[in-house]
Amino acid sequence: MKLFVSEGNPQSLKVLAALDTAGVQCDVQFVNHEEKLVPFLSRPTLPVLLLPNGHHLFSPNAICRYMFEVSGQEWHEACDQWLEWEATELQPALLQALHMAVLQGKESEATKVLTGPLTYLDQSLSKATTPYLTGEVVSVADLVLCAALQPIMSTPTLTSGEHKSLKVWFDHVASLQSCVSASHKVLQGKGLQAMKSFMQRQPAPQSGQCQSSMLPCNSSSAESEEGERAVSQEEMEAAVLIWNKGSNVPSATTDRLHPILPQEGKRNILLTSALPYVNNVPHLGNIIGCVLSADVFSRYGRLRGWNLLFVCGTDEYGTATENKAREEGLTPQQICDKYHAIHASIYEWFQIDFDFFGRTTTEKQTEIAQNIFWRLHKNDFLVEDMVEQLRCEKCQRFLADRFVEGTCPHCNYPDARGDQCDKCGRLINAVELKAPHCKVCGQTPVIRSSKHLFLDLPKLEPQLEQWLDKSTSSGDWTANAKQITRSWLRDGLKPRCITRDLRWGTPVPHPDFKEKVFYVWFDAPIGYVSITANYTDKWEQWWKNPDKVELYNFMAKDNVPFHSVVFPCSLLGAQDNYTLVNHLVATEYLNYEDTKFSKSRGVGVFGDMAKDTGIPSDVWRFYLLYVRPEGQDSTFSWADMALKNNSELLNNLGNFINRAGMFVSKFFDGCVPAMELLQEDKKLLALVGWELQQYIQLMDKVKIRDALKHILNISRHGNQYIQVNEPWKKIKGGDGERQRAGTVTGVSVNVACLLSVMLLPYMPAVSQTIRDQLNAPHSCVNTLLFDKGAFTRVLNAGHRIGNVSPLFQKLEVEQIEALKKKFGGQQPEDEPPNKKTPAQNAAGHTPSAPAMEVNASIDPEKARQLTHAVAEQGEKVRALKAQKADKAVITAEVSKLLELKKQLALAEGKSPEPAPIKGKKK
Ligand code: B3M
Ligand code: ZN
Repeated sequence: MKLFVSEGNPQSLKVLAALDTAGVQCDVQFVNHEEKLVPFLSRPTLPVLLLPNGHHLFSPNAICRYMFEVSGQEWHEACDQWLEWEATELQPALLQALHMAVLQGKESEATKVLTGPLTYLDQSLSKATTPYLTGEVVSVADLVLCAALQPIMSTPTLTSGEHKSLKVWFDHVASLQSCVSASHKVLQGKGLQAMKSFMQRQPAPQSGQCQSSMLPCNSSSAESEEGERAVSQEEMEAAVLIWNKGSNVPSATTDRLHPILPQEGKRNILLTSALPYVNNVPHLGNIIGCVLSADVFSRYGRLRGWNLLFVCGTDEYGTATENKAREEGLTPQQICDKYHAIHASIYEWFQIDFDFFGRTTTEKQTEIAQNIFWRLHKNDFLVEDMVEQLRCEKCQRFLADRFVEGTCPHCNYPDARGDQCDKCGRLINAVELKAPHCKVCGQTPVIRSSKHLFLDLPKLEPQLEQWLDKSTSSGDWTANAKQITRSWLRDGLKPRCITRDLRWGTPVPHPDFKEKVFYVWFDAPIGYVSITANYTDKWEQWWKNPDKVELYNFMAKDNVPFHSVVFPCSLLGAQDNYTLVNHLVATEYLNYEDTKFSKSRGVGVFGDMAKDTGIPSDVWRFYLLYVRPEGQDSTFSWADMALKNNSELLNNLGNFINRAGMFVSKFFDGCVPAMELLQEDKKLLALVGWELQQYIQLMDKVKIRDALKHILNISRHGNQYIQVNEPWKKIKGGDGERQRAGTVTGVSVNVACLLSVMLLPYMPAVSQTIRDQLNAPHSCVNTLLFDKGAFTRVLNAGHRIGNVSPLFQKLEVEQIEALKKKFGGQQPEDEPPNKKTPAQNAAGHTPSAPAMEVNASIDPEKARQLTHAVAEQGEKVRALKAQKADKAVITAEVSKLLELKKQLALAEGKSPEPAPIKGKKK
């Protein structure tokens, strides 16, 4: 049995206390908050108890109850009732209070939130005839409640003197050795402050109740499950103060002057997106994984006033290019030129706003890569060794890793690649493959030896570890990036070959290795440096300036080890004061419908095709970002894209912005009316301000997908506000009523303006259109600079707006069906069941995750996840039907359900034929 807990996590307190009291044998491990331990849960959850049978318990109270049960302690029925009360009544209030106290510094507010549950507990205790909650001895209920209250009760400013019985009971239980020791381990004597990093990662708490009986609990979109947040008087007053400061938004120019160089006193950010392989047309998964994510973050960073340089370019060397050249009858250079232009035009269409989009086949690349090489050589971090290599006599060449396949020497997976096994994830030396065969001609290759150079990773390991400790703890590394890196280190580093017997690459300058080139993964990351050097000859100000520059690397997860281990080792070994990555942001994989993107099977949408769909670039961006594989794999689905377009963009966001603008045009002659704020309006200001803060906090942490939800929340609030206040009716009333209509319109149009700014990173064209329609001052894009980002009035009374027109178009079912058909998504019938085509991911090679082929054999883990997903989706559909929701919405959700069922059938090894929908004849 193993218990996983994390520091500063209040739920860890109770499980540790329970474990100690129960005296059960169990390992305890402290892990990071973002550690994903339960494979089928979509979010990291802690604490987690791993049971001897391999199952997980991840509800804190269930863990406590389990510990008491296995220890054979006495059980009282009342315990369950208290545990239930703790989970359903106390916890939500505690979370909200802790959120206020720890993150917002609002202690008096926090105390108020807790009054109800604490009074209830106090009264129950005062009536009790026993010293403990359920009897004469300490029970699991005492421990759970006491541990839950620990952070609050030990903070004097949060406890009122009123709850006498509660105080007596708490002091008693909290002084038990098990509680003291748990608190020591989790809070480390730091009190509430110990919980800060944990709280920052929690979804913002919802009050769970409707504050106003006039507001419906469920907002307009089928997606929203959130109730209304409680807004306090103080919050409203603060929001009004900021609102009134509106005219102070800085009007600084935001035009970029090239070359962008680090500046004294600024946050200097160097941002890279993994360099896409030149020989492929990138698909949607590639685009969201690297360039689009990096683009959103860099646009956001510029809004925040950071001094930021965003570089990328095509990765052009390697065998794949040589092969493509052979295929197309061109020289490798011609292939690079041709495809570099294709990449550039795709990214232009997707509005990726690079500061510089370069390439790796340049003089600078040779110069810098060779310089790093010689420094590694001089510093004695290179070793020579004879290498046995596979050579295909029929093709007359050495086989690069990706051109040989065979059986994995570790797990016997029959389709392992030359460098890595997709099943067990282990790295493989191609010559170790069992039954190897050339991927081009199928012939069995022969082994030949030649002398190669290796980067001495074991020798660099101590330096690497030291740097990693610092970087991963101070920077924002995604959980997968940390975990992949850790597992590489755990297996121990081995020297890594950096030379290859190929022609198309950066030449190795050493006279003994004249015929060789650098291995692409040694060479390619140096591309970041050389591309910057092609952008500005002052490139060293970015790349040899680790104290003043923060480096962000964006990539898909299969690129992680090269960016967290290999490349940093090259740079550390060069001993030239290089800037190393501070924030490593890796996405999971995006699947296409129920399968993977595959060029060879013609499945999926590739960058050059997106524009032919007639769907605007901004809508593509929106949907890809909405399903960004952030923390877990996700799926591109046509039906879902239509649903999100029609519900979120059209009905929610677009509808709100359009209404706000139309009211100004129609009712106030295009001039923003005067605004006299009432309670209702102030509350909206506070709600919007709060969502904006969430957006900023999440974006700062590169939670791009999560932050987008807060933009949509704002327009939901806006729609409700308009719905409740009915300006279209009030405008026909008397003076007072007309003034109300004016205020509501003026506030709404300002919310629309704020939305245009928050949307800018995601949908730059729509953002511009909104600002044009509102005739918004250019300075409004500085909103995020003002007061660390606050919702303030930028469109004042009297401001004349422009012409308002709808922002989005409905995606019709037929249109979507036609697109889906065109781009595939089903496994073609003629595919032999075991012949796997290389799936494409960001790396252009197969993903290193366990196989996710549609026709792969039975996959119990996936089946378990899918069973869960099917159940959840089933619930959703039932709920929608019960609510008599829009038919289109239901249809879309039903088709999602059917797809999930189909996937489940496949994972269970059954026929994928979906069962006919009940009541419908086929
Ligand atoms: N071209 C692999 C990829 O596109 C590789 C990245 C290089 S980043 C330096 O996933
Ligand atoms: Zn394997």
